[in-house]
Amino acid sequence: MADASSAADLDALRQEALAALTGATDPQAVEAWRVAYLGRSGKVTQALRSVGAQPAEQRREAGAAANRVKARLEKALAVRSEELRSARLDALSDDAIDVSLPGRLAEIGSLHPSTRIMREICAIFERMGFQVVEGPEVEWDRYNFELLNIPKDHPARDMFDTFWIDGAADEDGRSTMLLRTHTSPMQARVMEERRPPIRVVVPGKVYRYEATDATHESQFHQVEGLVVDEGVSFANLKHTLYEFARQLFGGERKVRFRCDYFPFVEPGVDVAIDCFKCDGDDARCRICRGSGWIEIMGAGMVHPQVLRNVGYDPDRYTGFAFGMGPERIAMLKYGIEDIRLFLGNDLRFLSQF
Ligand code: FA5
Repeated sequence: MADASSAADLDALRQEALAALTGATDPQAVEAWRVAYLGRSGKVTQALRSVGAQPAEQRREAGAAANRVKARLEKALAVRSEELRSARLDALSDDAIDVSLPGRLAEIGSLHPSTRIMREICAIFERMGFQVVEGPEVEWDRYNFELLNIPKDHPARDMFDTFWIDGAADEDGRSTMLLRTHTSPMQARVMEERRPPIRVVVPGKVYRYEATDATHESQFHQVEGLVVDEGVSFANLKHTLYEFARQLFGGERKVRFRCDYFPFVEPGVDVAIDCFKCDGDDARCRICRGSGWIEIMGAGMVHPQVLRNVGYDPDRYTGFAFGMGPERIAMLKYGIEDIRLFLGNDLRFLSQF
């Protein structure tokens, strides 16, 4: 197209250029098209230049026509470039990896506060020579109650509001399967499975059918302890639990033992530490409620009947057992005011640990 300045030639040039642009399917082809038609030596540029060679009376009209073609092609170029750009973006969002995006930092989790305190508790006992064992959460009445000296209809069953499980029943039609209400059934299981000397701690979940409040959950953890051997005495119990309380709460803590009742120990005690918050000086202390003491667990000498129930001779073997609630201990240690936070799944709480 040597002289592209006539109206017909300009129209042919426009059509040729538009058809060629449709065939340009990548950025390089579009750029080549731009150079070929709109570049310094491009066909449209040449057509514009050739206007000057036209007779004076046609120049004005020919110039305007060539400029219209140029504007039309520039617009077509912009549209085509945008089409290709968005097609590339669509392809990217489907399956390609945009290597130019900044990387996402992996969020680093932390141990749940219940796990953390249980590990801390177990580690203290492990250093004293205890072994960590675990047991079933779905338990038989026999282990949760009967072998622990709590026969059917014994009033002590009321101490443990129980989730019963349908599926197994005794001759009176009463369920014999339950969610364990404490970790103490593992006392009987361990004694049945092993012979003394026994020195174990048992961390695990327990369940109670009770209303929840700031200090009561229906699902929580316990850590049980059991020592059985010849010649184990109440002095051994006291020493072990003194040592535990001081390692967990600090060397300056005082420990108090007071009589308490659990059917599977005799004598039974509740174990308390002196209040590390107020030393008993603040009548409104939210930790000890002014008493100066904080209960941390139940304990006692294994009842002779429990030893007999698992085939041990109570004249030869004696032992002690204890059971504590790690959530309650974590509440004391970390100043947590509501036990329901532990299972509330609120990251604002959990990420503090
Ligand atoms: C018992 O469960 C006994 N098995 C403990 C024991 C073991 C005594 C061995 C003697 C020998 P108790 O019901 O008090 O006892 O529970 C023990 C601990 O579990 C409590 O001190 C408390 O820390 C925790 N606990 C009890 N009920 C709840 C609850 N609803 N929510 C959270 N923690 C609880």
